Amino acid sequence: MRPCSSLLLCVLVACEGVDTGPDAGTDSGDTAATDVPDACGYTAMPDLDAAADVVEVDLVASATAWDPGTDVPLTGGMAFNGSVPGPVLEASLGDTVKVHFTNDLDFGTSLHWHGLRVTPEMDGIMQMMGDPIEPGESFDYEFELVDSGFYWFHTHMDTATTIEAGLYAPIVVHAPGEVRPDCDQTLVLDDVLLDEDTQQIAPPDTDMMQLMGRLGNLLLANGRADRRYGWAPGQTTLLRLVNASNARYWDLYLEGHSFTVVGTDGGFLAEPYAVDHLVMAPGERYMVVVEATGEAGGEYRLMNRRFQLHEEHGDMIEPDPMGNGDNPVATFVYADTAVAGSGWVQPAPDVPSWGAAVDNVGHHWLLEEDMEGGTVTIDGQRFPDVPMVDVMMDVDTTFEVENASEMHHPFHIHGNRFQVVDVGGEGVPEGQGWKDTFDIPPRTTVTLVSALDNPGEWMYHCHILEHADDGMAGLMTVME
Ligand SMILES: [Cu+2]
Repeated sequence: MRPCSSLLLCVLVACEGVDTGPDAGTDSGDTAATDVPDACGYTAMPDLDAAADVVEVDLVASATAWDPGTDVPLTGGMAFNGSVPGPVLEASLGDTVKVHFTNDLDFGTSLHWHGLRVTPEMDGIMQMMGDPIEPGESFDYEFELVDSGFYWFHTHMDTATTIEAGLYAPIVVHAPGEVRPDCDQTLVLDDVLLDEDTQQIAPPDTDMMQLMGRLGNLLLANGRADRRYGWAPGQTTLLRLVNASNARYWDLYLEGHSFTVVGTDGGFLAEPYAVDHLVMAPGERYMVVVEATGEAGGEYRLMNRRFQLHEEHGDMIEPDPMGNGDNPVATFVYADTAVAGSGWVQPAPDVPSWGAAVDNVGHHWLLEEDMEGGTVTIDGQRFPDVPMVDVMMDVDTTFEVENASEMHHPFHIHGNRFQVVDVGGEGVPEGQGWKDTFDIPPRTTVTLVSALDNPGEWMYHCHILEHADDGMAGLMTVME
C-alpha cells in the first residue's frame, strides 16, 4: 500500500486504507488534482511466498464505493482488495498459484479464472452450482499455470450485477524468455450504466435489457472514465486488453497509431498482424503492441466505435446509451523527450495445430431467440435443462456453434482451449491463436477444433452476462 502523497490529498480522496497506485483504479484523485498522467505499467498483487515458482496472494471481495471518474463514488460498488479493477495477479508459466480468498460481501460467491486450464474444483462452477463461498467465509484456490498470456478473473455468481459493480481483475502469465518492452500495460475495458440523476449504478435490468444485454453510458479504462497515461515518443508498449463489459462489444482504435496484434485469448501468435481497429467481444482478450510514433507533447485518444449487437435493427431495438458516434476511452499523453524504444520481441508462440475442421464432430450447438419467452436458448433449453455434451479427451474434435438468432453472442467455454477454423464459410480468421471466447455473429455458424486435454465437467455460456445469468449456459463433460 502506498502512502498518501499529501495530507490535503488524503482528506480530498479519503484514501486511507486504499491502494492509490497508478493503476489501482478506484481513487486516483492524484490524477484529477494534478493532471499528471499515470505512469505506464500495472500494480501486481504482492507475492507472499518467497519460492520462485509459487505465487501466493491474499484476495478479498467486498462492498467498496469507487469513483469511476465522475467524482461521485458508486455506493453500490464492489471491489477486489479495494480497487477496480482488482490488482493484477502476475505469475509465470509453470508457477503454482495460491489465492487465499475471503468473501466479505453479504452474499455467497465463487471465482472463475477466465481462460486458464485449472481443475474443475478450482474453476468456480462447482461452487456456483451448489457450494458457494458464503459471506465471511474463506476458500483457498490453488492451481498450476499451464498457459502463458493474458487472462482475467471475476465472480461467477450473479455476474450481471457483481461484474458491473467492479469484481474483475487481470491475470498476467509471463512466457519463458518473454522480453519486457518499455511499457507493459494491462487495460481493462468496461462500461457501467449510471442513473443520470444520481450518478449511481442504475437499478436492476428491465426485461428488454435482459434480452438485449446491458449497455453502459460511461466507458471505463482500468476503472475510470478519465484515464490519462504518460508515454515517451519512441517507446514500445504492450497493451493487454480485456473486455469486462456486461454486453458491449468494443471497436477500438488509437488516434494516429495502429495496433500490431501479438496475442489472443490463449497466448502469443506465430505471426503478429497489424490492424487499424480492433473488435473485442465480452470476455475476449487481445495483446497488442503500439509503437509511440506520435509527436512530442501530443495527446492521442483511444476511441471506441459503436458496435451493433443486432446488425439489422440495432438502432431501433437496441439504442446505445453512448450514442452512435465515436467515444474516447483513455488518453495517451506524450512527454517532450523521446526515448530509444525497446522494440518488440515476439515470445515463442503457443499456437494450435489445426487449420480446418476434422471429421469427428463433438457437438453442434444451436443458439436461438425465444421472443415469446424473452430469452435466448441453447439447444432449445435454458440452464440447467440444456442437455449435457459428452466428448472424449485427447481426440481431435470439431465443434460447431450455430447462431440462429439476430444478435451477436460471445460464446465462452471453460477449462479447455480451441482454434476457430471457420466463421460463416469464410475460413480461418487472420492470426488466430488459442481461444476460449468467440464471437458468434448473427445467422452464422462458427467452427472450432480442439483435442480437449483437461478432463471433467465444464460450463460453457454466452458472455453477455444478462444472458448467462438468464440460463444461456450448459455443461460439457470431457471424458478420460
Ligand atoms: Cu448471448
